[in-house]
Amino acid sequence: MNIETISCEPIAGQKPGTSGLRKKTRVFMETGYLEQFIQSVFNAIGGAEGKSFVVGGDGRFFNRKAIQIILKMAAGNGASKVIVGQNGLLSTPAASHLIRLNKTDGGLILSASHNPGGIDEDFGVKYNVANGGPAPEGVTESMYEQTCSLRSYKIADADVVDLASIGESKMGDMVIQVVDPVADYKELMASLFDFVAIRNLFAGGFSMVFDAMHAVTGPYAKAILEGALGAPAGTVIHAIPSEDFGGGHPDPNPVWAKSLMDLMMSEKAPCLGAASDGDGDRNMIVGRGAYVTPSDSLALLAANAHLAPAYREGLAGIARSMPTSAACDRVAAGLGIECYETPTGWKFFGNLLDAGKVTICGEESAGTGSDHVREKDGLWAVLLWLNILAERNQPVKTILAEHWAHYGRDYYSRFDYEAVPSDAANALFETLQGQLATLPGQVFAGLTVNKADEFSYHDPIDGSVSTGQGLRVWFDGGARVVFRLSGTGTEGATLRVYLEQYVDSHGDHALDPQVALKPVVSAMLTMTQLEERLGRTAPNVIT
Ligand code: VG1
Ligand code: CO
Repeated sequence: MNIETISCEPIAGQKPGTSGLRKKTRVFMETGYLEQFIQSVFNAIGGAEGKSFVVGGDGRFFNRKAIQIILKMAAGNGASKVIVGQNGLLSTPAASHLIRLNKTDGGLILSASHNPGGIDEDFGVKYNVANGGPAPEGVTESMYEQTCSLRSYKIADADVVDLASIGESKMGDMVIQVVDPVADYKELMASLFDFVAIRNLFAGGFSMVFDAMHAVTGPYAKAILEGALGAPAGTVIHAIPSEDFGGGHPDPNPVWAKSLMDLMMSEKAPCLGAASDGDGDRNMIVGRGAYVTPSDSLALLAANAHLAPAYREGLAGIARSMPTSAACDRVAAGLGIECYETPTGWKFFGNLLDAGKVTICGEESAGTGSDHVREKDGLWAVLLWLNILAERNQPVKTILAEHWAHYGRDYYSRFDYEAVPSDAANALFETLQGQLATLPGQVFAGLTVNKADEFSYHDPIDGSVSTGQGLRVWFDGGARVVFRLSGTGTEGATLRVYLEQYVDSHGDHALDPQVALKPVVSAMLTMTQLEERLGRTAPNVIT
């Protein structure tokens, strides 16, 4: 087999963000763009020689072509083996599991997650390390350094690989193993949950709609919910992954999964509604007439996890990303276990999970997961909910109400100001950064600031420090506002504003969150002059 070494000039801007490198698909399709990033990944991990990898993606436009390129580059760089999902498909959690199960050196996941797909939309590449989790910051930094000085890449001159048939083949000396994307993952889920109890739940007439949003979870949800668990055919909707996610936005939240939300708030609502994102790591949970915010879902799962076989012994600890609400902190306090606060992005949970400090982790952005893999896992969260519902035999709405009656409610909402000019977003952010020290004691729209800071994370396991992880402002009366600039967008800047108001166990838990948060929103707008500075009168997306 002939291996070519292609000379190149470094490409600017190949800096991985919160979750890998994301760009417009057409950018990834430019000559050498993907190749140079992949070569930089290989260089950053000390070369691919003799190493094994898992490769797969969420099926979006360019997925299969990208995989063919990656296979030729892995062979060109001397890799020993690549495990690929059939037809190039692997959900992010399934890829994480395959890395761990097969003890590969790492994996490449092709996805821009919840961003839309298609030739004019987004594409992305993420590298996961041997524990199955996203590359930690040190590794992503050295990938970026490599991209800045890359002068050549290696690629094998080989034929297109048949990804449709399961089985083994060779490209030169490199073994290519095409695997069923679902089988091992399904087995893992069956080992964690009481499938008999969930089967009985469905057999007893429990109804559910799972919206796979035309993305990668479709085949997984079909095989597990309708197959192994006996849910009626048609429970999983939009189950066939399409290259542009049916023209939609595969982000499981009340805005982008609106038809599911409408159904769940109607007379015809089934007992449970759920959805997942492009690459299958996010989830949305909604009961009949009761949307469960991701922060509440994390808290509820933590409080009830012992009802599922894998977590019967209890949890070692809980971790949440900083902007996630404090609902799970209250559960941790109740259970007498530690709650860790990490920066946004799943890569920060890896060390805590590896060290056995935490069992369950979550983010306000619809990500929940546990130590079974090293990624957030959409279907896992849905199955844990089903296991809990099978044991508790109560509607979601009642479970939520009982939870709040015990712990109090953390009203929560996120405002996203998308695609704003980077200059305006940065200026607003920097101004606020400069004001942090003088904010305490000041009153905005009737609310008094009692603390303000910029979040830095000191990893308790490896001692690394990550600075600049978001601005936090607390107000008297249990309110908090967090500001972050998104690290997954592909156009301009996206400012995320996270709003939270705690109401204790005796308070009113039945308010519309936007009503409960009105005073905090007013204080935030007055404090930042956000509308004038960004030229926006409202956020693009409210979740
Ligand atoms: C967003 C979310 C973050 C999540 C990340 C990747 O990042 O806020 O919580 O980990 O997406 O999720 P950012 O930097 O845009 O806020 V996924 O489902 O894209 O892998
Ligand atoms: Co995702």
